[in-house]
Amino acid sequence: MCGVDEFVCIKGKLMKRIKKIIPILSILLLLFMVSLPDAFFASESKKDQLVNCDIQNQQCVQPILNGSIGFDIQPKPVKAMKDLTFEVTVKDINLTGPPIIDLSMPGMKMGKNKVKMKMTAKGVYQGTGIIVRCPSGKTIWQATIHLSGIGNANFIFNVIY
Ligand SMILES: [Cu+2]
Repeated sequence: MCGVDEFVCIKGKLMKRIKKIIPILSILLLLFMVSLPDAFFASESKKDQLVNCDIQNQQCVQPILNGSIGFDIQPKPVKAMKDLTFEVTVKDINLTGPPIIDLSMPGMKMGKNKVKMKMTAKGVYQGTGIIVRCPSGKTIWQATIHLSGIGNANFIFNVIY
């Protein structure tokens, strides 16, 4: 109960409450800081799960319709800021025109980066382009391949900076 000087009394009670809360707050803050790196790594490994193409070691192949689409980049290792040759190979699919490759990063706006392809053999298309270095330091890139008259195929892979 507060006595004569209401204001001083309430102020004192308030200070006591704040002093009680401070240790709890610091424990919460500590827990938050401890859990931060975990959350960070969790989101990183989630992004790694997106990777569906081991471009550093081999051509990547995905089934599409009743056939398949192959995607490759040369030379290897595949590095950013280097002239690269992109190759798309289709098997048992008829395209109405050469494919177009859109280079992007999952969950990031990186500006337009398209690779125009030309047919170099039956079902084989090639084009040249550059993968830029992301300012964030992240190395996971995505090639969206637009297959005219059919749809899109996505290849997600790691690039070396
Ligand atoms: Cu980026």
